[in-house]
Amino acid sequence: MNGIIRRLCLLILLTLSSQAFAQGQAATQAAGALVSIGGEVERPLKLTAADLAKLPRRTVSAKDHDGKETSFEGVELGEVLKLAGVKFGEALRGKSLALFLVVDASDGYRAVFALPELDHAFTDRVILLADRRDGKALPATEGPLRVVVPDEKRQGRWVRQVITLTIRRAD
Ligand SMILES: Nc1nc2c(c(=O)[nH]1)N[C@H]1C(S)=C(S)[C@@H](COP(=O)(O)O)O[C@H]1N2
Ligand SMILES: [Mo]
Repeated sequence: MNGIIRRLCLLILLTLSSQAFAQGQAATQAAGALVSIGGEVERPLKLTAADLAKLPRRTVSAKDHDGKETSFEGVELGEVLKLAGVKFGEALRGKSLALFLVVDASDGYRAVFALPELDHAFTDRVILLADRRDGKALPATEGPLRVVVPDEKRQGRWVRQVITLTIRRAD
């Protein structure tokens, strides 16, 4: 009997929390925001497709997880962070070098990037927040936004369904 009640409670809790999660996502979508930027930034932001469309576009070619040569298009992750006031170049020095980016996906998956990885003063590497694959908008299972790290030999940091970019500080 006790076991049944416990299982019922768990079921109710799971249902309620997944409803709250879905409502949170719906609210973000209703506001038209594709991605939020927060944490240790000058200006926390919620970016819409129109905001992202103002940034320079890049196309890169990369082998996807199936080993297929694919063309990805979008904006550079560093350019997106600059909109929130994240400092790169000459200003990325001293204490700022202890900052890092956490990329969060709608399924709870997350991956970290150090800021110099996203800065052309440090590297010629391109890390993309992609919205198109082979000329088409990303499918819902992958997009609307996905990180693409073209020259990385494993795809673990190619975060699909990106919803949040957070700048944090190593303590
Ligand atoms: N949101 C999200 N992104 C993710 C993952 C995930 O579980 N959730 N898995 C990662 C891992 S481990 C790999 S190998 C690739 C797989 O890419 P694919 O989905 O294009 O096959 O996605 C990465 N991005
Ligand atoms: Mo993976």
